[in-house]
Amino acid sequence: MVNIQTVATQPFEGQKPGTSGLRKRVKIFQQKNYTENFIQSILEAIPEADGGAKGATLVIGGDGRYYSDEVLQVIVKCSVAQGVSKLIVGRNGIVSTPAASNIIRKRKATGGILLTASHNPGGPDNDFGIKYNCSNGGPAPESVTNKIYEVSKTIKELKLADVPKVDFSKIGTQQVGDMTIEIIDGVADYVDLMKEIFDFDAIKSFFAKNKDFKMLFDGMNGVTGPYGYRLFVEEFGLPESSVMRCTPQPDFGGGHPDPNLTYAHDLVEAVNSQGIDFGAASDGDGDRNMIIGKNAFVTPSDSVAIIAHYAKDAIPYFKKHGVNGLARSMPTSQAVDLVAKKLGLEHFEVPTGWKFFGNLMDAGRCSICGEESFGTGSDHIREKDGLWAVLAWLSILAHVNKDKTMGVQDILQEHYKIYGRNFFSRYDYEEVDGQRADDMVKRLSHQIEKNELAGKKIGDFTIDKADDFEYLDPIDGSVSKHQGIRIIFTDGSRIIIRLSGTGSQGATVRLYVEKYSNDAAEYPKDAQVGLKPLIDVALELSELEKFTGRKEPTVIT
Ligand code: VG1
Ligand code: CO
Repeated sequence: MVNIQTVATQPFEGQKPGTSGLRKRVKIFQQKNYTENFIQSILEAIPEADGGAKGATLVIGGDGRYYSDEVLQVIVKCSVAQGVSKLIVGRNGIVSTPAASNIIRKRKATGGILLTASHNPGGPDNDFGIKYNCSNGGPAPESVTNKIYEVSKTIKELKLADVPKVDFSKIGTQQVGDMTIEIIDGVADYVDLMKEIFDFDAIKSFFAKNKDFKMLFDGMNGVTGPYGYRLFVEEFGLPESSVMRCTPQPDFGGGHPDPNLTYAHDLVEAVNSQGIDFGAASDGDGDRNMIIGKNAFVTPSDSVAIIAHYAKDAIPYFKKHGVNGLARSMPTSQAVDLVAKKLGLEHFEVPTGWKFFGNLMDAGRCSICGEESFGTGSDHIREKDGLWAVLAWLSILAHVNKDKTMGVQDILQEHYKIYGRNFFSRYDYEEVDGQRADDMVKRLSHQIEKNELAGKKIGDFTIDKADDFEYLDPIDGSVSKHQGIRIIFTDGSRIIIRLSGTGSQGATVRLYVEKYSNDAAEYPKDAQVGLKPLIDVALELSELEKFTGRKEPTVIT
């Protein structure tokens, strides 16, 4: 018989899941009962429709970041106490976010808990994160995350099982009280899934025929290292030099595991100096991706459009299931909308965060979707999927190189010739004063309410309409308000300003600009040059410098 202790506790402020789970400094999670409170709140908030915590099967994964070992033990104690039947856990708690989504679906689990703060740095002085996914394998929708928050605000008593420490380092099954713990290799199922989706032989023969074609994958010391190694080195037979930073580390080697031009600088450098044809990187928990080539950077907004364009011809999964609609998050450029129109498909614009794609996918109305924040994916699972995107690009390269020689830059230019180019850039201002950032956004929403922006002329641009983005989910009718200030100009250009929901310190302001061109002379242009006038307009309209005191952004993408 396992003894269940009842321990008095008090609510902690701010246990509100953001864009993707609860992310805070490790030190915050280390406070007595902080993590216990949040895990119990999750278990109590598991939706009735999924069967609740009692008798549940939960998949536990994560990126292996600092403090994961301690939190795994907390999950065991809370789960036994709440009558959970089974935990399926990756060895040492390591399973990438997309792989965990797959396991939840494949094993028909109740849900899953992911221990990750994604692309945020790890280590004792950095971030930890906890996220809940539902039985469809996707991030909990707002109805569930709101419930978690509500429980966390009134929690008074913890129920913790008095059980010995569990060893998560060995594959196999063990029993803790009435609960079974199955420890699995988190890579195997995922590789099998990728084999069902893509034509591995076509990719292998592309590499075999093009011996000079070099690729480099950067695992950024995050969770995708072992996955990338298995795929690129073991499956495709590429040399070891085709992968870098492929051993997961609790602090990501001190780096910022975010695959963009700033933080994946080592990869960019290597691609440039070694004349590599195809470079790719993924983030800490494996759901993001960056694709680069020789003198080429593929914006994530272009990437989802290009994948959608080639999907049915280059990827067996879509040949078989068809493409039933496309979607993007609101700030993502409209490039994918153009593909949808041409292919005669439905397309959707949802708020930032992958949780908003889930309903559309479950209803069979969205096959491929993406976010400008290096997120690309499809309805094979319910999370964005970094390595899936890399394999999609390799499939496209294999496909287009059947009858001509094309690199990444050629694929981009070919796409622009058909659809025109949506120039896009995002400016991030990290760790600015929260109150001032709020004030800046409030000022704009106030102007919108009073209808002061529409018709206004600034430089060469005239504002057509402005709103604070609101989303009506066409499947369940739920409404999500205040999802970002959106200013649309008469020429279709857009400026979007919103505050990040994943930061752990101060506020992060995100400013997004998009400008469409169908003038072929402009296609090869550097995006920053083409977008400069629009960025100036954005800074003027928002009075960003006045509010944040920042002259320059922290990161430009
Ligand atoms: C950011 C991105 C968003 C993404 C989210 C989670 O959110 O903008 O597009 O879905 O991170 O990504 P925010 O609220 O900070 O802008 V991650 O790879 O969990 O995984
Ligand atoms: Co991530």
